[in-house]
Amino acid sequence: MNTVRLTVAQALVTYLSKQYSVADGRRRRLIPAALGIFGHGNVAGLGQAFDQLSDAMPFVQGRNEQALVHLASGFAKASRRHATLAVTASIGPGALNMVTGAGLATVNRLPVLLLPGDAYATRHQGPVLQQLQHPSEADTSVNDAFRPVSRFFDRITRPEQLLTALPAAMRVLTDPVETGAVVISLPQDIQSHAYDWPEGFFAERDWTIRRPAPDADEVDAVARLLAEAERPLIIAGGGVVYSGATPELEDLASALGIPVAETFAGKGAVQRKEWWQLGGIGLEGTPATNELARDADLVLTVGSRLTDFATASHSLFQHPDVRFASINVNVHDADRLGATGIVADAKRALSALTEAVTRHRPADTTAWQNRVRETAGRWAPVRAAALDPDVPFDRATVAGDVVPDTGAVLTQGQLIGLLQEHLRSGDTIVAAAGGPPGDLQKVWDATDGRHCHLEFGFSCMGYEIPAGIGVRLADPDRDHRVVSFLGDGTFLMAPTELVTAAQEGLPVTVVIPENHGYQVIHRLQMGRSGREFGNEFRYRTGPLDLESAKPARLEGEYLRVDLAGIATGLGARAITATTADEVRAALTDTRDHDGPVVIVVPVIPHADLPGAGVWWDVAPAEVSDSDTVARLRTEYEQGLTTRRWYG
Ligand SMILES: Cc1ncc(C[n+]2csc(CCOP(=O)(O)OP(=O)(O)O)c2C)c(N)n1
Ligand SMILES: [Mg+2]
Repeated sequence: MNTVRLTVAQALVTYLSKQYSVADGRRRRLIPAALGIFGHGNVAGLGQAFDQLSDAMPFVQGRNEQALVHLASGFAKASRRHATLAVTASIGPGALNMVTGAGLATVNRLPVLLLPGDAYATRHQGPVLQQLQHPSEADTSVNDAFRPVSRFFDRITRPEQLLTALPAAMRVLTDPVETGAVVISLPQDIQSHAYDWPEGFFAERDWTIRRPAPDADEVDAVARLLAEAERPLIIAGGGVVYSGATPELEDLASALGIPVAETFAGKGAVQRKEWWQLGGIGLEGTPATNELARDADLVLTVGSRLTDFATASHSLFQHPDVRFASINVNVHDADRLGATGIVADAKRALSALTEAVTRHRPADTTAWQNRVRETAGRWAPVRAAALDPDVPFDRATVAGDVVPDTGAVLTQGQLIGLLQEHLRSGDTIVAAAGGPPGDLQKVWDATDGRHCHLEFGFSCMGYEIPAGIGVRLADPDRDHRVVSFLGDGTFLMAPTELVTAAQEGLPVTVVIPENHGYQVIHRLQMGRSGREFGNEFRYRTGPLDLESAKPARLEGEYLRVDLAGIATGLGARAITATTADEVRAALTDTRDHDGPVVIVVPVIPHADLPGAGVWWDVAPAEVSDSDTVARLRTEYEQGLTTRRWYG
């Protein structure tokens, strides 16, 4: 056997540079680049290897390890899971910074490859700087924290373990059922060890993204349910997008006249603008979609996990005999709500289903179709008015809360209206936490390629800017603009990857609706405890005296924070735009800017879009010193009676 002598780190990087994914006839590099921050736990091993092999594996330096994992997730999502990036970190804090990113990737079923350093395998020189000394489990390191948030974890304590660990890791990354965070933990001494690797280990290898075929009996069972249904509804999830099943979904919906609702991950699953295209469902869905969902007698879910946001904590579907059917590549998801499932790839299952329903005589759904048109027709003008910057905001619509005068003239809805006006086919808007993802889910029109990239599996503050960079790397076409839409709280938590965008000359636009607080949580708080506490960004009414019997509270003026100043300092071109015309001009003037742009838009706090009209299981305190809490608790308990068990 011919062998090649390389260090563990050099072998790892060489191997990664030879892996390809094959999907829909396209062969591409599975891991075309690596990201990272070095410390003593990876600089001498992986750092040396990335330097030596930088032609085969470009390396991007970042600012925060968590953000780099988000960048990889954003890249993977925009690449429909056909490619991802590797991220390396040093041991201890650098490694642990990646754990949140791993959780996000795994919850959202997005492939990312994480390469944290680890404490010495040889042990005797330890404890190394930043090593955890577990009192009773001597082989535990901080990297064991990755185990519950990753889909594959291995620690390489001998070089030859790579020979089996890496193919297993690639299999998980490219498997639509298993995929998520994959962690190869690399003790710092082992990274630099040399070994004689079989030459064949470094041959190019293809990983076909599998499309499991549907079982004919399962297809027929769902076809029968569809044919019998008088009020069918389809819920499209992320699986439709990843599978590229949009045309097949549209064919089924238009052939049978079935309305299609979308989850956060499924936003944009329908690209045609038709009467049966409903948009968002559930907690941040449209009131029209939810009204229809309440009366559906058959719900066919395609490629969704059905979180509590989609089902309104199991209170949304109220038809007494509602039945569920599903298409999902993952059997656990296919079984949700006791559904009759087709465990298969969405694209293949949908086309088989469209074919199979023709063998059944369908029920008459004319009345339901008319109802869909009428209900959606009532929502359309409400949506349009909420997005129109020329329709003045009516303060009376804000129930039980004050609308402070901050000098802002636009609502967040109107700002979304202006973004909708500006973004065109091929552009992407990214959101993950705070008010932005819910508002986009409710009103964004993602048809005709106006991509809406919503991370709502983890809804992680800090995803948006690095993910925008990831989308940019996945779609380098400079005619397409990538816009990350995030709150002021989120920007303050994690603005730093703007530096990376500036360093790499990557055009991304960050739009910040400045509303002076964690306002989406303030809204929830008003509905569950009736009083602001710790969510708005306000100065303390006096000095923070920890000895005082009645300490001053966070109830003073709004904080003065210069968001545009922060952005400028991090290397972005920054603009504050207050009026509709200023926002329009800012978007147009910066559209071709070859680097990061930050547009700060003051928006009226507490001025929300129309509600979705559904219940959510977030329990107010059962006992308290407040009549308001008692009243909200009673309302909550009334909501509890609407929750159902479906199976
Ligand atoms: C990392 C992280 N921490 C906390 C939360 C809980 N959380 C969800 S939204 C939110 C407020 C976000 O504030 P901002 O970005 O200003 O958006 P707004 O709510 O004002 O629209 C918080 C704290 C979260 N989703 N992610
Ligand atoms: Mg905010």
